[in-house]
Amino acid sequence: MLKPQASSTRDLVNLDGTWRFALVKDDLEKEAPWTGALPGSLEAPVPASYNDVFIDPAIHNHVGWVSYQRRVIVPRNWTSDRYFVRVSAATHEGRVYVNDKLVAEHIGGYTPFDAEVTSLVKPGQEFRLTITVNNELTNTTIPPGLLEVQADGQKKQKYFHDFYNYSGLARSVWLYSVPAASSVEDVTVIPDVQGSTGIINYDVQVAGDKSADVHVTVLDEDDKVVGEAKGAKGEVKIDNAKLWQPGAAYLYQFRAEIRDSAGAVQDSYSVATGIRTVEVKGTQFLINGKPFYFTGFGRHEDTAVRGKGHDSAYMVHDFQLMDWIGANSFRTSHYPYAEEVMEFADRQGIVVIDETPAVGLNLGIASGFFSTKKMATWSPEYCNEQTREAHANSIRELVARDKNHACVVLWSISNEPSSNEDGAREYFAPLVKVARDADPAKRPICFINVMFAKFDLCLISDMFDVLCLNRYYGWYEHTGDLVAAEAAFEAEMLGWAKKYPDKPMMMTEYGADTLSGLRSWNAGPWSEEFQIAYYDMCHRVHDKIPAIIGEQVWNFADFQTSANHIFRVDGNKKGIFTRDRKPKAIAAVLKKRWDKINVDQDYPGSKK
Ligand code: BDP
Repeated sequence: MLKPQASSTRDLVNLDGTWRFALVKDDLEKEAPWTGALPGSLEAPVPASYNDVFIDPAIHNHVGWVSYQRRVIVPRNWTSDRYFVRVSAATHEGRVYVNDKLVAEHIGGYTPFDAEVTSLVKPGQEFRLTITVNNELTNTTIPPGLLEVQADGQKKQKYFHDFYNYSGLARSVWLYSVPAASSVEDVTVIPDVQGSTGIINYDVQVAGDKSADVHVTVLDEDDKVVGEAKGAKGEVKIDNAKLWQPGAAYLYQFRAEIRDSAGAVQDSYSVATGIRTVEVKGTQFLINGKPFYFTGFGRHEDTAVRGKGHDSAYMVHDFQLMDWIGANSFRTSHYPYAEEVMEFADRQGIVVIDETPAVGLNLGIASGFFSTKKMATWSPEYCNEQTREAHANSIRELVARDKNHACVVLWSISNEPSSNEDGAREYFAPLVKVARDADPAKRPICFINVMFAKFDLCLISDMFDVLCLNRYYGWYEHTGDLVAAEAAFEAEMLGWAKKYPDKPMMMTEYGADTLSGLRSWNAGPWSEEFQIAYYDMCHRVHDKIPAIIGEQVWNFADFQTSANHIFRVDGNKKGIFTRDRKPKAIAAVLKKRWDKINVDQDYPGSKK
């Protein structure tokens, strides 16, 4: 799915700002908030999660629908165009109404969708745009949750993932046009390298008149044409191509044009394209044929007040911090991040593990930590066939959105599912196929393994290309006892290496809650000293296991969690930075290690 863009043939109107806002207190259909002006005087910022913007607990804790509304004018010169409202994210379900009419609905809170407006409003006319957003999580949504209706009729939301269920329009809303006669509907670019030649295999899908000619041009960073081709499918060769490298991005513009018989451009759309290869070979992860060691983070889109709202100041600042500390990569834990973040990672040369929102598919963790009644994860009551269909859809939508990003080197189809529980294999086998079929570039795939599903218990690891492990030895296991933790951690890693001698292993989470400023002579848990000792211990083990191809610590920054998580004080504190991005003492320690790793692995972006 192409991100809307302005070009010589397309216009783009940004609809961000403050929108009228109201809770839907009862039934959406009964209240029909879209049939008139919204009640009350609240206004909510877009993009932002609404939960922490207002101080009313009824809004913070609301379970169900809310409505956003504003007036929009279709530009008067859009007379030979089709036009759409693009909602970049409505968490978790969104409906778009143009005046009184429902024009689009979408389930899945972190991927975009479109509503076509063309036949409903004429160029130059104004319309009332209402977007209703629902934040309920059930056993058939991804992520899943359980919804309870209490005796007083109030809904109560339970969910089993460890981050706050921020809701609303957290990413931009756009109105955009494409030429009506014929337009570029989708573009797929698959980069390859042969010697010093860069190859872009491409496929351009056309909407409207399909007999129109497709012409593609590749421009370098100086806007010089370095390759051309004709036809909707084909390849472009670039002599002496500059590669996209970790820490040293280089992006070509792949421009797809539709031309009429006289050669006039009818539509034009450009995709930033990095030329690089990705391959898993034995226990190595190769980027451009060279072994790559991941350093970096599991992260969250999370800041005070705006929740999961995309914010370019935080985005740039976070990338600055990652650069400073020597992080060459991150995982979009635990959902697809804003498209702007993916584009920025492309430009900054940051390597990304791109994850679906399939988190919380684990009632083993839930019953342990949240005292939920015991229930089987893979069962008609929780993750069933409908859940799997929603999960499959979340994989397809993620790949459709992000397939062209050079930064994406690995797809993660789920975080910490109950992969040691009966039924896991039956649930995941079809999803592995969905993921492999979805990506035309055939990137490797992984899922993120939970600490209970050790090498002798996990039922699904053999189906994936990289063994991604979240381990908390010294924190959740052998709490505070780093000597016992080290022995147990090393023994487990050796077990994985023995069982899967041909697969790379990657630490996708390891961490310890640390209260910034809490100092201790005896390095007790929660202190800054403990966090340092904990990471030192983990790194000693990483350095002993050759099959480990990377380490992403949990978490980049402290982040908000559900109020049900009584063991969290104002959120999860495993950040290397605080929620407002101040470094904890560990930051300098990690920087030292990662700068050295990056210099040693000697790719062009490493600091020398
Ligand atoms: C892991 C989860 C992550 C949590 C983390 C923790 O993948 O979402 O926040 O543990 O407990 O189980 O801090």
